[in-house]
Parts: sequence; structure tokens; C-alpha cells
Amino acid sequence: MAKRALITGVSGQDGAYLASFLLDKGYEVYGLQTRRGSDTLWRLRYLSVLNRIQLVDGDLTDLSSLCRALDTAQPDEVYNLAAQSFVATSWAQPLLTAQVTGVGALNVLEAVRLSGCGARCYQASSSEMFGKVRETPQTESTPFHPRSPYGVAKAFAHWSTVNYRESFGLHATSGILFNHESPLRGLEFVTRKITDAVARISRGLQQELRLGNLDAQRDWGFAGDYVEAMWLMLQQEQPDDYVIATGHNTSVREFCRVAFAAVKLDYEAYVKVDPQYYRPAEVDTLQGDAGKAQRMLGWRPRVSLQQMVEMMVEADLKRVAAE
Ligand code: NDP
Ligand code: GDR
Repeated sequence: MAKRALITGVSGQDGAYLASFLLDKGYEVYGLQTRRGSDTLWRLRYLSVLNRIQLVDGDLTDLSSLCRALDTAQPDEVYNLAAQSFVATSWAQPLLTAQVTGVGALNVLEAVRLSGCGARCYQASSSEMFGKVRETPQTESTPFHPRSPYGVAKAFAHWSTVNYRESFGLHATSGILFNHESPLRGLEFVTRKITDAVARISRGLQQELRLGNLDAQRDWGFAGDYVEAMWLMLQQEQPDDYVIATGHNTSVREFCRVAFAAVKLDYEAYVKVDPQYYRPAEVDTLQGDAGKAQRMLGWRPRVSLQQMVEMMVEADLKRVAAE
């Protein structure tokens, strides 16, 4: 019989890639869908998976909706990818971020526990929990020092996952994922903001690109590689925590250089620093050590930063041309 999976956050970047990945593995896929005024399903259309999955209405802040979604999906695996995931917004909406990204994850765990369905659970933890880093590279045992309401909420969700594993024997696993990007990344995140601007500037539709801290460094991987790691984690007999990262870090400035070079432009002529994009507290540098995932899951990233930037610029050039 086909395995069944329930994905929260199915309309997001990772949700769309994971749905596609699981369908290819023969899963029956259910996705939790929030009711928003705007169209949030474009990524599922982009990957041609929208009519191959079942959408169930629900919201992370409504425990009863999660109970009903579990009842409908009867899943073997639950992937909790839903969150208010934009770090900058978490200072403007700290309580909402705590409710959705923090307490929402606890609601998922509680719904699984109450249902008694025995589903294996994946929690989307984040390198933002390391924040003001205590050591480099960061591993599963590096202490947390979150620097934003988002990071604090993710730390709560992370420890709730560990706690439900230890208290109730839930098969609850946490993937501590470093930044991962793709042509399906939201436009508010710096990588996609850059590649979209590169496409517009190269077509003469935009004159400059205003960014905040160009010296911030991130360990950027490709989302398509990272959803495979999520699945591998839930195939293990024992639940655990795993860091998923490339092991390399790159500055925002260098990302700009590579992206503009993809259309033979010099980023210095177009990128302007605008303090409105500075954050109240910054995460200066992140670099992960995915050695445990390599040893235990046999996982390693396949797509290089250069390949990913080219993929994103190419997709944005096509989009801009079609507009
Ligand atoms: P996105 O921002 O692209 O997607 C977030 C998803 O959460 C959307 O489907 C959104 O639905 C949904 N959502 C928001 N609020 C609620 C709510 N109240 N109830 C139910 N669903 C809700 O995130 P990504 O795909 O990039 O990331 C997936 C997860 O991984 C997130 O939890 C993120 O914090 C975490 N993460 C991401 C990393 C990355 O680099 N991408 C790295 C580490 C962790 P809608 O479209 O309807 O708003
Ligand atoms: P991040 O991603 O905060 O790491 O969180 P984002 O792309 O927003 O920022 C990365 C770095 O770039 C700097 N930056 C800018 N960022 C944005 N968005 N816009 C700008 O104009 C800009 N200029 C400079 C930021 O200051 C920061 O240092 C992402 C999200 O996907 C989280 O959900 C996830 O948990 C983490 O990655 C790992």
C-alpha cells in the first residue's frame, strides 16, 4: 500500500519540492492549506503537482483543524514546514511569529500525540537558532543563541520536538537546515531579490538594487537537495536531530557578484546599500557541518552555489520575459 504523507506549509518553497519528491516515491500526499486572499498555490502549479495532491483546510494556530487534517490524511509521515518564515518580519510581528512558528509546531506534535496515529514527525528547525554563533562550523551540539523573534520561536519548536520524543516516545525528528534557495524562493529573501533584480536590470526594467548588510555570510544550498534529507531522516528507525548544510559560506556581496556575472554585469554598478534593510540584530555568519547527516543518512548536497545561482537567474530571466 502507498505510504501517506501530510505536509504543512505545502504552498511554500520546501513544501512544493517535498510534495514533488514524495509523489515520485509513490506517496499519497496531503497538504495543509491556509485560506488566504491571494493565490498561494503557484509553486505547486510550477512543479505540476497541484492536481496530484489533496489539499486539506487548516492552520497551525488551530489545533482542531490539525486534528481533522490528521483524521483525513491518516498519514505515516507528517512534515511540519509551515511557519512565518521571514526573519525580518518577525520583529514587526513577534507575537504572530511565536504563535505560528513556535506554538504552531507544538500544536502539530500535540495533534499527532492525541490522535495516537503513530505517524513519524519532521520539524523544520533552522540554523537561525545558532544566531550569534558560539563555534564554527555549527553542529547538532552547538549551543543556540537566536537573534530574532523568529529564531527564538524556532528554538521553542525545536525543544518541543525533542521533548515530545523524550516524553511520549514520538518518532519526532528535527532537521536543522541552513539556508536553501531555488527558483521557487519567495521574493523577500535576499537571494531571490537579487536574481529577480538581475533579470530586470539586464532587460532594462530596473535601474538599481537596494540591499541591507552585504557582509552577512550564509551557508546557501539548493532546496531540491534539502527535501531529500527531510525524507531520509524519517526513514531512520530512531528519531534524532541532523544539521543539513553545504559546509561553505558566502557573503551577500559575493552572491551579488556571481548573480550579476551570470548576465555579464558588474554588481558594483547597480547595488546600493539602504539602511532600511538592516536588522535590529544581525546573524553575521553561518556555516554548518553536515557530517552526521553524511554518515547516518548518506546525504550530501549535489548542486553547487554557482549552479544554483545560474538556475535562479535563468528562471527569473524567463519569468521577466513572459511578463
Ligand atoms: P515559505 O515561507 O516558502 O513557506 C511557508 C509556508 O508556511 C507557506 O506554505 C505558508 O502558507 C505556510 N504558513 C504560514 N503561516 C501558516 C499558518 N498559520 N498555518 C499553516 N500554514 C502556514 O518557507 P520555506 O518553504 O522556505 O521553509 C519551510 C520551513 O523550513 C519553514 O518552517 C522555515 O521556517 C523553515 N526553514 C527554511 C529554511 C530555508 O532556507 N528555506 C532554512 C531553515 C528552516 P501560505 O502560503 O498560505 O502563507
Ligand atoms: P535569512 O534569509 O534571514 O538567513 O533566513 P534572508 O535571505 O532574508 O537574509 C539573509 C541575509 O541577507 C541579508 N540581507 C538582506 N536580506 C533580505 N531579505 N533583504 C535584503 O535586502 C537584504 N540585504 C542584506 C540579511 O540581513 C541576512 O543576513 C532564511 C529564512 O528562509 C529562514 O526561514 C530560515 O530559517 C533561514 O534562512 C535559515
